[in-house]
Amino acid sequence: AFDYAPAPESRDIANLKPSYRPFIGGEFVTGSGEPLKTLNPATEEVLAEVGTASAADVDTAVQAARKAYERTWSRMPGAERAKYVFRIARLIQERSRELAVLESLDNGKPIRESRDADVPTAAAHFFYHAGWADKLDYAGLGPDPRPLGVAGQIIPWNFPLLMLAWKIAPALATGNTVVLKPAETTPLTALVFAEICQQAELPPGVVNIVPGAGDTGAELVNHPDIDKIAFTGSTEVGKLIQRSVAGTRKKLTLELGGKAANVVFDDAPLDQAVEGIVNGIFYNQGHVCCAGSRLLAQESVVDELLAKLRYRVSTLRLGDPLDKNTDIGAINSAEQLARIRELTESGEAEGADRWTSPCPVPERGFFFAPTVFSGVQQSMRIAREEIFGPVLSVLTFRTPDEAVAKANNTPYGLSAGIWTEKGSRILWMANQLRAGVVWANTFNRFDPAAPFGGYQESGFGREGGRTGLEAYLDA
Ligand code: TXE
Repeated sequence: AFDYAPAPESRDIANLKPSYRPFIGGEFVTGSGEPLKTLNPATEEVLAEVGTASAADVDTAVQAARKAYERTWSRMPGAERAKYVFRIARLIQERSRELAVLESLDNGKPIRESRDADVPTAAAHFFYHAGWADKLDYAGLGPDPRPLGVAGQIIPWNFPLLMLAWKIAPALATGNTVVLKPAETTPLTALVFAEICQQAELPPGVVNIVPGAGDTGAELVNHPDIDKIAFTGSTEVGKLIQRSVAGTRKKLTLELGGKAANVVFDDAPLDQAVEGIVNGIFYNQGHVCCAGSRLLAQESVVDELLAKLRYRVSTLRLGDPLDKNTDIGAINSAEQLARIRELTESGEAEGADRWTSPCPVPERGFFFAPTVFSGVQQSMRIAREEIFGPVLSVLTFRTPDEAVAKANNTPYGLSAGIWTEKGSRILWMANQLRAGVVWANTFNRFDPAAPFGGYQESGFGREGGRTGLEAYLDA
């Protein structure tokens, strides 16, 4: 049983925390930026007020990271660094309940997901990378792999703790120091992570956390003493960042949006495919960059598949993120809800058939019922643009060639799924699809050892595995 009972007035527990402010040089500091309020998206109440980092604070954080890099972290033997990274992993496990509840309160995701996926996977990333710290010399990463220096990292709100882990774990393992900016709507678990760094007695300045909005992110990107920028977020901001770092010494990796095709052939086990489709688009309210947001169904099975899919989707329970029976929690912000509404309205206006799950929707909070559009044409906005919500667009195809052409008809290229019994077709499709990750008869499977990243406007660079280390090494 999940027995960490959140206070009825979550506002009270949250505001008691002295640590909801920038973490710089190993200390929580007041921060001279304008404080921001983070909401509980399921109730629209203020969850906490958080101190933010101004340009001057970002500068102090970068200086602290530089000092820590030069004096301790880059000089430390890999085996020593590994001990700290292991300690962080263990502390995430020890504080997993607190982290899971806080993540669900701040983000709106179901507690089952934060408890069973976000938090344990974040810990797994630190365990995995701790194992690399003393083996870099033997990993074939060049004759003398060296860290880059100070990494500026900017993360989104859909997996706040997990994206932090994806960014910080490889950076620390390879000997870099970090200044990380969490998203403005979900800064809280990053600040508990800062407490964990203190508990782990990580040398001051190795990890710095600078809460704030996009302007704080831009300060970090433009700071002259940063060696690398790692960004996960919208394609729009990714392009801005790419322009800003052009012509500087900064290395850059970008993990941006997606519009993944989930391709179901007529020989696929349909019930299994339905589970994968549901997981692909409704997991985390569809706030997933690799979400399977375009279902490509072979024409001969589309009616049967849609009937099974609607039935299954109508069983999903929407509501309180802290209820462990909830399947679909809250949309993270009013802005995101408005974006989802606008795009779904465009789908209706452009002539797609809209089906909405009959599930009850709470009156308060940012909620959006699971929605499936069928009869979708490739030209429609709902087939082209990332919705980043619980909305599936269903298109059809007749032949494998047509499936490939439609799947690749996107400016993105992060992930794709294939459902078929034919092994040869899986191999052929995997070669044809322009996507960084291709899942076969499954979806949303992750492993710290598997590199993740995109093609085209989904960005460049990989995170995870041995390849992910290259992004933090001058190898
Ligand atoms: O993203 P932003 P938003 C997509 C998704 C979503 C849309 C908008 O389609 O609907 O983007 O989301 C920081 N310089 N994804 O507006 O603005 C910002 O503070 C430096 C997909 O929330 O890109 C936050 O920390 N940083 C995506 C981070 O960038 C800046 C996940 C992401 O916010 C900045 C999120 C600037 N000029 C949204 N402006 C994915 N790949 O998973 C903002 N930021």
